[in-house]
Amino acid sequence: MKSYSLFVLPAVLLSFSQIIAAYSPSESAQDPLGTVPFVNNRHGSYYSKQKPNFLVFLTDDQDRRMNSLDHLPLVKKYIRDQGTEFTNYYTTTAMCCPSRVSLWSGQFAHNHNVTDESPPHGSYTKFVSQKLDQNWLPTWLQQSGYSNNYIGKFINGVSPTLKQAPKGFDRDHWEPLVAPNIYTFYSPIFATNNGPLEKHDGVYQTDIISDKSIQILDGLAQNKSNPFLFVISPTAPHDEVWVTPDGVKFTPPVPAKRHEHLFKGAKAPRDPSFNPAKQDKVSWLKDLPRLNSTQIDQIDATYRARLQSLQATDELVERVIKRLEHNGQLEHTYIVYTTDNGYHLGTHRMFAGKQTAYEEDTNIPFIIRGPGIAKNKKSNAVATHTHFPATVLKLAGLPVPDSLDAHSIPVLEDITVYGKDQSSEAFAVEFWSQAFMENTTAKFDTNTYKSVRLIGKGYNLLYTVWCTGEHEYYDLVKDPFQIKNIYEDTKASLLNRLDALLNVLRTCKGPTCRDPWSVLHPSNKKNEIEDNRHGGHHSRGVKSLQDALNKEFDKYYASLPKFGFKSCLQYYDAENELT
Ligand SMILES: *[C@@H]1O[C@H](CO)[C@@H](O)[C@H](O)[C@H]1NC(C)=O
Ligand SMILES: *[C@@H]1O[C@H](CO)[C@@H](O)[C@H](O)[C@H]1NC(C)=O
Ligand SMILES: *[C@@H]1O[C@H](CO)[C@@H](O)[C@H](O)[C@H]1NC(C)=O
Ligand SMILES: CC(=O)N[C@H]1CO[C@H](CO)[C@@H](O)[C@@H]1O
Repeated sequence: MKSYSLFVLPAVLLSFSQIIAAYSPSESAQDPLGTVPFVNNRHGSYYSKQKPNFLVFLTDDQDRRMNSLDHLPLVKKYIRDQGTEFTNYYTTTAMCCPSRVSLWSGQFAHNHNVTDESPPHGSYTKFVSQKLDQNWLPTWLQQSGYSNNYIGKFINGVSPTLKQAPKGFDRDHWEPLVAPNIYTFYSPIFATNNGPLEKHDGVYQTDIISDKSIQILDGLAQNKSNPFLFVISPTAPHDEVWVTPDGVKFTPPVPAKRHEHLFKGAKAPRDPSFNPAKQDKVSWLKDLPRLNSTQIDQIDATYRARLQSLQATDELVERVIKRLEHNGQLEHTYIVYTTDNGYHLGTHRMFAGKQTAYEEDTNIPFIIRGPGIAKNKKSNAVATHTHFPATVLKLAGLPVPDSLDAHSIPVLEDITVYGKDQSSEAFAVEFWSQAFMENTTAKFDTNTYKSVRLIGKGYNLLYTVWCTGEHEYYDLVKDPFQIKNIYEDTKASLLNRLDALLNVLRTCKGPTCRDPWSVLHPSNKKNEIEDNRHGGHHSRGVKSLQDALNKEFDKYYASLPKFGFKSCLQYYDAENELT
């Protein structure tokens, strides 16, 4: 542990690059504590003077559970091998638009209330009409001197007629893909800072995003003392989407010509959840017939198209990171690779898409590399997109607003920099919209649900209450593919706790989202004394399901209301979730 001696050096004595230069990579690879020494200043930033940059690759609908990351050798070489991958990272609303709003605002969907892809309950229009761009990560960074830059797909439904860039991106470079060609791979339309439209017929979307990204990076390199946020968001592997006279059509993503020949014979994973013989599900899912051979062939073709379409993204990642290095900015930059939500193909008899609370749709890639982050490591700390803004602010040494619904992710390998960041134990997965199968015309109206996803020592569970009044409970320790709904066989004492937790998470805001058990067990000195005398429920120190399962709270939890919906609304109305 010879690197320990460096920990006590005052920040002013060594610049970060000098410290880095003192270490060869082979040494650090063997010494997990010594991978990157840090400069511990009062604000918790790694830099005494210079703030770090943030470069975010944000793909669209990229699964984790269908193994797409295993087919991206350059993402592996430049990000996975150089950083930490969070295997328990989730979106809490498995749909692009709500998910992207949570990522940049640090709020769960019931607080930002952008709950759908299109108006009136979702889209960029709803985001703007609710003024969500007044107070979100981009404005916080801008106020601290960051230059914020964006290229690619933004929040769904950016119209070509918009007059203004969102606040936070308005002063720098905002270059969204605009409707109707956000999801057409060979005819993208961009609008820089809402200026004139720029249409590129016959040019592959990811490739032109790559060219433009290099120009933006070179511009940023002109002033290296100006820290930046740069988000690069190509549409792959999202389906191609066409507006036709018969409605919106989804077809598989189109790869770049040079990648069309790849992945011959590749098939969607045949996990136990793939087209199961027994469909132990509730609501609209239980009546789905098994997929037939025609459908399975189409699923496999879509799977190949997705992997092919991601190859240009893989190349873009290499090109951008090499340029960052060439420009001398790599060592001051945190690089994140993530997506908005997951994707299923053939699981639980569903053709293709997202929108459920199952792992395929919610568990997504999140990999981060940069100063102080362990290399080639996997972390099982539980986190969600809502945790992202606090994480960025903390890494930048900036104050974290108390209004955020989630704390920062423990990304730094040495906790002595900031003290111990917690992994989350529980969060709600929320959904208030139709389900539809991409690439088919099937639509389902009873897909409004709320789930508790809870991962802790000794347990890993998914509890869902549907708008129809039905329930699901999966024990993912025994049943990682969520095949067997054991709600009917589960003890009321456990379900009572989960309903109580869901009732807190349903309306939580800021601190109550970050520590939901504190609502059920207010820690209050006076009550604590009462507690000891009368065995009441006001006990300090209930921080987890395990603590709450203490038998002494059985009566208390049995007395609390159960979570439920009044009806299957396709938007969020708090009154509809009272029982
Ligand atoms: C959320 O937005 C919908 C309209 O999309 C509105 O009817 C509802 O009242 C809003 N809910 C809350 C809690 O603000
Ligand atoms: C570089 O960026 C800093 C921080 O934003 C700013 O104060 C300075 O004026 C910039 N310099 C130039 C030459 O643009
Ligand atoms: C499979 O199901 C689809 C959709 O119902 C149908 O169009 C197709 O003909 C079926 N194929 C076979 C081989 O049964
Ligand atoms: C209706 C539709 O979009 N069908 C497409 C679904 O995906 C398969 C596999 O790529 C295509 O061949 C179909 O045309």
